[in-house]
Amino acid sequence: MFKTLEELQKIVKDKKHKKKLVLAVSQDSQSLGAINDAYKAGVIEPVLIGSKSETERLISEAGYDFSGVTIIDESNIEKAVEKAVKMVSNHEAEILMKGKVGTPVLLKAVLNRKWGLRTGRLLSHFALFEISTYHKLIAITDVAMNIAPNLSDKIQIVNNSVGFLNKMGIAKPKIAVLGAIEMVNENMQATMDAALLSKMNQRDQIRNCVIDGPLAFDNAVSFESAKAKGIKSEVAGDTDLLLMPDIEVGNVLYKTLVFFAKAKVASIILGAQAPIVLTSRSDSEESKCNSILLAAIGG
Ligand code: COD
Repeated sequence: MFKTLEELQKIVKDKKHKKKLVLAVSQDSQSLGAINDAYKAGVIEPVLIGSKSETERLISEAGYDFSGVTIIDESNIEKAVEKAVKMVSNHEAEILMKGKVGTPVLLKAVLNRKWGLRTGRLLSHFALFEISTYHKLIAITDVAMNIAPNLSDKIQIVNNSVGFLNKMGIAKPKIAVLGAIEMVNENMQATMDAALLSKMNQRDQIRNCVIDGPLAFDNAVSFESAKAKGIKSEVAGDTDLLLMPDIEVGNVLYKTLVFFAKAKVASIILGAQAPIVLTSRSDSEESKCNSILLAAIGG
């Protein structure tokens, strides 16, 4: 059971293999800062693709020691992204990271039918939180990619996350499917999907995890709250993964945890040929570095 994101470093180091990470559009000071931290920690071997002069200027201004790091000069943004994605699809790199480029440009390249990173699976966002008031790390999905997932999408989102949690060493993650209430209400689709996911899990249609839902947020994360409501559940109060009903609920929860609860977070995109570090400008350097570590576990 992991309590802090710092422990991720240990899992990565135990693998004893430095992952090759390619940064698409490398003239980005925050991404370079996060890469510097992960590089110094000895967990990645970076390749930088972007404007070489601009990238070198940022590296030298920050005083990073990137001797031995390959920088491929490509100042056209679309071409830099294409080269980075192709490095991953050609198995020359194991992690893709977004630099100074908009998310849609990167995702479009990732989904390119000829040379992208499609696997036939749904791509989904996976965020892992360290929250001081919870007894272990807790994952949340999907807060940033799939807007209004239907039942079939939710099954794939769960499977992506379970595969990853298994790689972290959590053999049978406990998954709470959230709703506004813990009862099935036919007018609330989230509760109907939650009940179906739970039953599919009981019948072994979704494996390697324990799913319960619908659960309201309080009983998903608090054993006392579940007990007070008379809910008997293996998941309630000990959740490893919260499955969100849609992007709005997920994104608001993510930002509430970061801004009000001062939670630490790491996040990646799962379901492509390799993990993708797709943090946003507002994410801290620490969060970006933690996201690289997370990707190194999955890559
Ligand atoms: N997984 C795999 N393939 C996908 C996915 C996915 N999640 N989404 C789209 N595709 C494929 C489709 O199969 C299709 O072949 C192609 O991509 C285009 O599909 P569209 O037209 O449905 O997709 P888009 O381009 O309209 O939308 C994809 C986005 C990821 C851009 C869209 O879902 C989106 O805007 N998501 C929210 C992103 C966001 O604003 N996040 C907030 C961050 S804080």
